[in-house]
Amino acid sequence: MANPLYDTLFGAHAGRDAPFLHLSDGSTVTYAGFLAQAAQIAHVLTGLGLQPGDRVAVQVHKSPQALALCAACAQAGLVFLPLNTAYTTDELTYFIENSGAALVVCDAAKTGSLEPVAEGLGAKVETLNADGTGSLTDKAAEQPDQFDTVDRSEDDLAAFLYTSGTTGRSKGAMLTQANLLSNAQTLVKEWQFTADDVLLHALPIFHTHGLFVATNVTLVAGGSMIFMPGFDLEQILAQMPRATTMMGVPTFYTRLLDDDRFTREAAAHMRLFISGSAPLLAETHVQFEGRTGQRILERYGMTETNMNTSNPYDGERRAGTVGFPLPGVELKITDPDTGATLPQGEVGVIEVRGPNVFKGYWQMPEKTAAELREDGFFITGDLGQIDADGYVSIVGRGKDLIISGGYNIYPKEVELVLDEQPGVLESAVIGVPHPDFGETVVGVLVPQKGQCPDTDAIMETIKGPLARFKHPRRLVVIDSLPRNTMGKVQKNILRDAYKDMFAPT
Ligand code: MCA
Ligand code: AMP
Repeated sequence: MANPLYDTLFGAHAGRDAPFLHLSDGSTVTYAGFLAQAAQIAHVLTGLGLQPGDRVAVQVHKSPQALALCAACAQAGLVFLPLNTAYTTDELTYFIENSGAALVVCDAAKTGSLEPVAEGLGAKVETLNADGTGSLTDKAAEQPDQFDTVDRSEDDLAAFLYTSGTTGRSKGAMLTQANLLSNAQTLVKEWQFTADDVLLHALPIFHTHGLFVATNVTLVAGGSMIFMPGFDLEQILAQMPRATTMMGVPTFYTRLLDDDRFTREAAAHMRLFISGSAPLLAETHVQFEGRTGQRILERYGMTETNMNTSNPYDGERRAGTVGFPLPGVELKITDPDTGATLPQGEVGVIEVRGPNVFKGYWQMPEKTAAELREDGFFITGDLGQIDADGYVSIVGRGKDLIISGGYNIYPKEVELVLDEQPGVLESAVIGVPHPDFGETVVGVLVPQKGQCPDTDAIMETIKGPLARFKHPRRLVVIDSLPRNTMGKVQKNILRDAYKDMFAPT
């Protein structure tokens, strides 16, 4: 028996003295050192009584130890459930309850609010702080640095990633070992990663992009990462001469281009810049090439599917497109009403099928059935088109979704909170263009008769239920929402009315 995910990503590096992580303080974590710590943590996890298949909910800052916890979960056959550090206790309560997590790992600063919640739901709590200290690593330090890897098959669950939905309730996307492995192996080949690559890693590790794309690709290739706590322009510019590759959301690239120090020379050591998670404006692509002489490689993915398409490594990286379906991934454009495949060139819903596509939403069979067809095609909700050369473009979204700086915000979730506020009759939440985040959130409120909602008080109140990145950057009050003859709110009219709200002056 074996454990394909652990064996391929981690076990393959047993005893290797080569660097895995280069840290901000100048120190290096070798593969061997990393695996030893992961094994120690795996002992702690099993010592707590966790059984294969149990969920481990993790809301911690980015650190080598956080990544070792992920490896430990793989080694002990546990399901890793990473959570955005911005989530509030209200939001976390839902995730812990819905997933039935057996263990919650959080920053010590959060235990005051999380411990009662976790205990009430039957979950244990351990701490892991940004600097790597905490009860988890304290206990791990006492443990042996070898652990007998738990047998798992490719079809076993490896991770849950929560993704919101149009109804406002988050869904746990169940990802198997095979989903993660197949995608990482494909991407290594497509993007020609080798053990010599040094990846500038400034993304968070609680989402697919930073965790499964950036990290797993590096692990499969056996390369190393300059592992930064977050996106810090000064640090990126300082470290770029040591790196060969970077993965980022479009905001990374617009921020770099806003700085005159980012020049052709500054990027000269880099062989590849990859962008995803949100649309990269064609003008950013063009400006980037003008400045550096290099073309950004844009790709397209989703939490439920990992990566689906990519522009070619060799060959034309076409601005405004997300390239071709990856090897092993089938992609078709369908009619949103009938599901029939549309002729080449027409705009419709993007559907994908392949080893990368998730197993379904945790304990939500109806939602799974609504989005994952019986024949294996997943209905992405993105609107796309394939050109005569086979390049896929994303031309819009069939789903009501805002992507701000690479974070997804489902308007319904914010509207449900705004609708409850004093003096508010109803609300509509829309995304409008933003120079830094690509899109940002605007809340449009309709007052109850004779009322005048206190927008400052509302902004204060929503701090409880909603993570900061979901907060509207502005609230506007209008008499009534535009509706079509069916009574549906015409968000396109609102988006048009407020499209210049954040335009640079
Ligand atoms: C931070 N803030 C945000 C965002 N990030 N608000 C809206 N949208 C955001 N993305 C808040 C902060 O809390 C702060 O609030 C204020 O905005 C200004 O923060 P700032 O310092 O400018 O932000 P930052 O810390 O520099 O972060 C910006 C960022 C970051 C670097 C773009 O958001 C980021 O790393 N995004 C990447 C997200 C990602 O990895 N997505 C991949 C999802 P205040 O002023 O109140 O303090 S995976 C995915 O989508 C699929 C699978 C795929 O294809 O990859
Ligand atoms: P998530 O739910 O966080 O996995 O976000 C997935 C969504 O991000 C997709 O359904 C797309 O709408 C969007 N997305 C990811 N990559 C791209 C891209 N390169 N261009 C446009 N949208 C993208």
